[in-house]
Amino acid sequence: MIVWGGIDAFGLTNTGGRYCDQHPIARLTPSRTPRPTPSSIVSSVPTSARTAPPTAAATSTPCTPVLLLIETFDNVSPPQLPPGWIAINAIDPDRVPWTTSNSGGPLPPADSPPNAAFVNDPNAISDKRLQSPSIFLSEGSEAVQITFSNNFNLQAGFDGGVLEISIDGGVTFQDILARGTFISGGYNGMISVCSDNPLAGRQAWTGNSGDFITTTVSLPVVTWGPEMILRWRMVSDSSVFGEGWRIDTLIVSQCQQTPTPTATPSATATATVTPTATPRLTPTPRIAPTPRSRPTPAPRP
Ligand SMILES: [Ca+2]
Ligand SMILES: [Ca+2]
Repeated sequence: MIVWGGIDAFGLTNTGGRYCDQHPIARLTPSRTPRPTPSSIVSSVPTSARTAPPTAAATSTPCTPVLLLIETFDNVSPPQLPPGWIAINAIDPDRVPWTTSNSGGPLPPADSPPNAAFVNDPNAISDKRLQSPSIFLSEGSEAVQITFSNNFNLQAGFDGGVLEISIDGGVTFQDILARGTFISGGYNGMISVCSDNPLAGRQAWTGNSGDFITTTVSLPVVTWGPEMILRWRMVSDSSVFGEGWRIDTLIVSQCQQTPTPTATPSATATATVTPTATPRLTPTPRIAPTPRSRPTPAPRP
């Protein structure tokens, strides 16, 4: 479909009056997947008792998921962020950063009640970033899995959210797809190359997810260490606002190889030694005693 400025039949808008083909971003359909872990369970279980879901480590190799980070954003009072979390507006038109939130759209406000992390989608160019604490790996090179609940209503095709990763302590970031793949709930569209969104041309979450969906990322080959940082980044163009973006119930786990039990050689049954039959000595035939010859008595005179 061709758009020349203004708002088209889908409510999409061209921001600069440029001649754009909007076909690639029309009618976005968010991928919906069942949530693997009921939020009520995750939020009500003491941290010490929580374990990663059994599907956590996406690998064909049998392993035990080791929990690296779980964050439900529920142990703070909105708008405060949990310790270690940082909100930065790299482009800041409204001084509204990521916060925790327990009300408002996009509904529902949280996956694990009461809070989720939330950022608005203004009708101005913005670049709003939410950065996780350093996440320390437990194993050198085993697969990592990231799962979170994801509820977005961002102007389709013009505003969007991406997940990025840093493996150098937060100095540089790259899109999560540079190191991993989505197992579920991945990017559902592209930011229009015709927009003045700083992420124009990049794949992103955009449009309306309608509810929380579960996004799961697998990082199958971990070549770095000892830590990584994740960053959720909402970037908007210069016009038309959206409700915003909520993320919740984050679980990061790593595959820990289950040692293949070394086959303990079954104790070789000690062969019962069949006693070698000791040959019975053939009894030496008793030699019949040679009858003593009795001296012939001398004839008596
Ligand atoms: Ca929560
Ligand atoms: Ca917009």
